Amino acid sequence: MKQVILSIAVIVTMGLTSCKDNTKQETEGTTTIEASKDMATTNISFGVRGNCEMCKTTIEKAANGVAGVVNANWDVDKKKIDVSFDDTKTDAMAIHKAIATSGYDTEKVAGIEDAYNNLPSCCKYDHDMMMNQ
Ligand SMILES: [Cu+2]
Repeated sequence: MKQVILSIAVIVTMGLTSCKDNTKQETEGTTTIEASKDMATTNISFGVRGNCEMCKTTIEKAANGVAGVVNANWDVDKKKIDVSFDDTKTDAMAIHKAIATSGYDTEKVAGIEDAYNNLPSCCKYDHDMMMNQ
């Protein structure tokens, strides 16, 4: 009789414990996902030369082509790009280089000349243009 009571007690205890564990895991899981989202996304903005909406498309496509970039928005008036990226997957310099490879000058990396020469004539921006205004 004692054994039966003991068994029931053990089963009940196990049941309660497993319920508790499940709740705890769910809470921890949610917290971890939110924390990693906040910590991994870095927002930067820097100057990029360009003329028009076509430049905007090319520049943003170049930035978005970098693995880890979440969002890129180039401002045609300010000659400036805002980029959000996962800093566990890429870094700011990789984004500068990708944009330069597409033919556009950034604050840190000059645009590749061959790519610049292949740009439509309306997009051949002035290399002395003020950026990040
Ligand atoms: Cu253009």
